[in-house]
Amino acid sequence: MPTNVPPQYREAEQRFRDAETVQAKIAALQEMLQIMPKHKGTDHLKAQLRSRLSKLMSDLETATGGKGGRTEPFSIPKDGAGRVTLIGPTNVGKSLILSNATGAKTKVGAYALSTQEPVPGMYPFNDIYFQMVDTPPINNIATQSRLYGLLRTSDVFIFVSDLTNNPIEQTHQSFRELKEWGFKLAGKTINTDIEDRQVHKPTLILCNKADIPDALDQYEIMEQEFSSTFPVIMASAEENVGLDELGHHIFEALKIIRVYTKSPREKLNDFEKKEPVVLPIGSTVAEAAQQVHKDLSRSLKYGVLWGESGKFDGQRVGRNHVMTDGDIIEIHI
Ligand SMILES: Nc1nc2c(ncn2[C@@H]2O[C@H](COP(=O)(O)OP(=O)(O)OP(=O)(O)O)[C@@H](O)[C@H]2O)c(=O)[nH]1
Ligand SMILES: [Mg+2]
Repeated sequence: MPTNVPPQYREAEQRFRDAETVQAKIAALQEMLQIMPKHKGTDHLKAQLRSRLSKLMSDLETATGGKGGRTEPFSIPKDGAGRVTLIGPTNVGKSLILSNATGAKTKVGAYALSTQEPVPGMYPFNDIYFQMVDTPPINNIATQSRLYGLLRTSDVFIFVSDLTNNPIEQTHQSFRELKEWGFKLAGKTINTDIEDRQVHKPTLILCNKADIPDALDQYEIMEQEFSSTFPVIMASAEENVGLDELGHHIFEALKIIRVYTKSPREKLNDFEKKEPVVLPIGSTVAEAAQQVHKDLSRSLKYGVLWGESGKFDGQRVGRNHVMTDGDIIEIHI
């Protein structure tokens, strides 16, 4: 053991010795590796720690059934108006966000690496639902390769950063990692029509734990650093703050519209706006009809429209009329 290690290293080492769970041991080892000064005298010790770390990671994976023959927990069927995936380092609050935003049961832990498998929930937003998925931390080697597959099938990334734990550094580090995996994180400028959707991901930055003192200063710094490229949202999962605003940003990032379809038999006064069809921005009356039923689009003659895409309420429109969010369309066959 080199004698010139800083005191924080000894503290982490003590935590490693006292650790009662594999997760806590892994977290302490990761800390030790981070703290260790970089010089030749520490190379050997570093190699030892790394090998211990990878052994613990694979123990953890076996213990949680990661390599078992049961249904692959990382392959979740898609649901709702789009899949948004919470990603980030450990302990930033991803699971608490999922649980408060969707009511889904997922483990929240004050210790590192509490989530070992993704957990989906349904996030209600203005008459529709998004599928929100909680994930294990992106830097957990034991689950990384399977997490990667799940990320490819996501429509939007919500990167969660912890305002009380070097958020700028955390965010840059994780973004570097995601880039190494081949993802292109896009904020406000993505053109999902022409880009490869498997790797080009609209990304929102959710700055969590804003309820803790001094977090607001950190939020301002995060905004300065990232807001020219990404939406940066302030939140406290603990106090349920910022989750509604998050919904608006998700909706925008998905580039979708909600269209309410109405049968000519229903009176407008009795018509209740609910269960809209969800379509990509730029969709037409024919495409809305198609969503309701494929035959409906074929037999569609014209539509009657109430909403922002019309010139006036009750306007008669053709099948190629482009609709906007919130429109009501009556389909005539
Ligand atoms: N004060 C405060 N604490 C929070 C907030 N969000 C999460 N926490 C706490 O932070 C700890 C970690 O929360 P988790 O939701 O388990 O974090 P995670 O990102 O899912 O962690 P992993 O599953 O290890 O990746 C828990 O003790 C939470 O109660 C918040 O907004 N404010
Ligand atoms: Mg978690």
